[in-house]
Order: sequence, then C-alpha cells, then structure tokens
Amino acid sequence: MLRMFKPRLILIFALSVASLQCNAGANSGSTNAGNTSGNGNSAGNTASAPVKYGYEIVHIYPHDPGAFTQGLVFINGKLYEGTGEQGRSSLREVELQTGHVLKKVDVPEPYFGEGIALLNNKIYQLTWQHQVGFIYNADSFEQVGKFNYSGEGWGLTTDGHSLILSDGTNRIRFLDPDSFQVTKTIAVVDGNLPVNELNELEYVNGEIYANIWHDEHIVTIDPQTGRVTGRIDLTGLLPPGDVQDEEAVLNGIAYDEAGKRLFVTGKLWPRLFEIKLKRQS
Ligand SMILES: [Ca+2]
Repeated sequence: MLRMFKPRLILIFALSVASLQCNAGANSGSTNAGNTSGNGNSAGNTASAPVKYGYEIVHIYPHDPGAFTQGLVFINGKLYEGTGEQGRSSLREVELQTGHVLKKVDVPEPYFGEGIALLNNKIYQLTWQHQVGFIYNADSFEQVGKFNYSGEGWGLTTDGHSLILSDGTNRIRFLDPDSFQVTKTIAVVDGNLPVNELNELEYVNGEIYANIWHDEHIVTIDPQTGRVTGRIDLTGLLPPGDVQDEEAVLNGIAYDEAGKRLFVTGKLWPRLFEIKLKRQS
C-alpha cells in the first residue's frame, strides 16, 4: 500500500490543536448527531475554538474485515460501501445487521476505489490517482457512465445538489453532478491552521463531517466557510488488538437522515459502530 510511505505530520498537528483546545472556553452538555449543527454554529462567537465531542456507542454491527473502507453511505434503509486497494476495490450494498454483502461490483485494476456518494439514484465513486470516477445505477449497480476530475480523489459526499470531494489536502471541492465542473472550493481551517489529509466525507445536518487520514478524530466543517466547527474524538472506538494492520485506520462515516443515526467504521475493521456524540466543550 503506497499510502504507508506518506510523511507523517499528523502528530505535530494534533499537538498544535491540543494546545489550542486547552485554551478553549468550556461549556458542558451533551448532544447527538441530530442536533450538532446548531451547537456547532453556536461556537461561531469563539471562532478559533471548535466544539469538542466524545462519543457513546449505541450499537455494534459486524463489518467485513477485508473491506478497505473508502466510502460509506446510508440512504433509504440501505447501507452502501466503497472499498479500495488495487485488485480489491469494489462498490457494495451491505446488510447493516449482519455485515453480509448483498450486492457487489468490482472496480477493475488498476483503479483504486475511493469515496462514494448517492445522488438522484446514481452512485458516484472516485478513484485515488486516476482522475476518473465511475457512475452506477443505484438499484442495479450497472455502470452508466464515467467522469473526470483533476488531482486525487479521496472522499465524496453530497448536499443533495453538488458532489463534494476531498483530495487529501485541506481543500474540498463542490462539483456540478452533470457537468462535473467545480462550482466552489473551500479551504478547511481550524482557527488559522489548515486541516490536511481530509478523507471520507458525510454531509450531516448542513455540515460536512470528515475523517482525517491516520487520525482518530472526525472534524465537522462549515460548508460555506471551511471553518472547523467541531472535533469528534473517537479514540479507543475499536478495541485494541482487533486489527493489526497499520493502515486499518478510522475511515467511513454514514448518516441515516431518516433515523438520525450516525455510523462510523474503519479500513479492515471487523466492526461498524452506531454512535451518539457527547458534547464536551
Ligand atoms: Ca460518507
């Protein structure tokens, strides 16, 4: 896996953020994924201090430990997953309760599958470095098209209008789902610090939730400004020893809007979690 050799600046960044957060004002209280948007926005008065969240596990489901999770979507009662690695990439429909793969289409070599999003009954799937995405009929998984974009493809989600794409930097691009032209770009910052290596994405109640590669935090982002409004600490979510692989990192966020349920998992994780957020500051 080529990604193992990328430079690690995350620890330095995490220490910087921890330092910033130590200075943040404290307000106690708790919330869940259903109302984080309002709380996140309330932090606007202290622009450099994202709201801090912990978590509570609501339910644990099985997850295919062979799935190198790069995209996760829950819509209309169905869980969809995009997986990566050359020769092992796929698009799947997965049964939530059992983790069984109900439907699967393989992504051919040499493509490395990345984020997925479902919009207008089509599933869009990025590839890492080939600058091409695949479009499938969401019901049949029949491939109905392709599209191109510049740079790398990491995470993908949608606000119901645009495709929203991360590329491993702190930049998030909004693409028109018909022309695939970039309509808007935001730079994600926590205070004055760029938040790089943004990975899997999920649009939740008017905010963008983003995994950060090799980091046990999810950041919540204002899609208008790029400002980090919240930081969810998922440290310890996967029991120690469950996975040995260095690349088996937290990645994969899906929000069930109808049921107000937030799901997270990781690459090669044997478990998928429904969690509730616990506000800590
Ligand atoms: Ca997602």
